[in-house]
Amino acid sequence: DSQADAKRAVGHAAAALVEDGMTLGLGTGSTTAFAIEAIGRRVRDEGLDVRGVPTSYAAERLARESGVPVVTLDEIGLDTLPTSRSPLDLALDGADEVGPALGLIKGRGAAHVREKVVASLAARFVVLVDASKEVERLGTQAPVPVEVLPFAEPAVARALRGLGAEATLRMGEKKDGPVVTDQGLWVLDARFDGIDDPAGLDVAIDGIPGVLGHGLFVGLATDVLVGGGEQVRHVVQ
Ligand code: DER
Repeated sequence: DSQADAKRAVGHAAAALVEDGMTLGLGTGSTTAFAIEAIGRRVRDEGLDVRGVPTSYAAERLARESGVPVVTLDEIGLDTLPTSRSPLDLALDGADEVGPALGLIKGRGAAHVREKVVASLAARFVVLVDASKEVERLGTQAPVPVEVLPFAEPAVARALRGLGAEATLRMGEKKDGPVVTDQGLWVLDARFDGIDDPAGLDVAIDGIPGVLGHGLFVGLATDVLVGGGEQVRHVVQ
């Protein structure tokens, strides 16, 4: 179908950005999956010398299956790298919404906490989307996922309501009860009726006691690759 074709085209365009010797951030989701598979083919066919830090069990398993070498943050030597140097050369990841100034909503796959850590360590953070993810205003089509301590869930839900959201605990589809993240925590999906001040909301949600992280990514993306039909549009911040 055309959406899969758009995601595949974006994934291949992203894989072409990877250079020999790079340390990558490997994102989660169906669009980035195409990029990880394409990078694996370049490793196999060209002997591309890369390694990637995965943002979830899903991304790690796919990278291993695709032949992309996987490393942990420990193994890339953050303890010795000068703090002026970005530990990751390029992070590739998807998004649920791309809004003004490349503001993002991520976390449909509940991987947003590790994704934000990895994105924050990258010299370049390229977001991979099909055109359906582009919005005029953040928060109009996707909720902001908030990873929470189960103990604190009722209190965090209440605080999110205080910020104007409807907060819904994310329940499993093939698991009874709440979705459990790679960290063993729960996810509240906070649906706002549009977000006027993403930067302010970013800080406000992180300030709620019991919140581990949320899917509003402000000021992190440097580029976005948008797939639509046959062509891929490249937008730089
Ligand atoms: O969960 C995530 O953050 C994913 O990156 C998600 O936002 C995009 O997944 P998709 O490429 O399957 O739409």
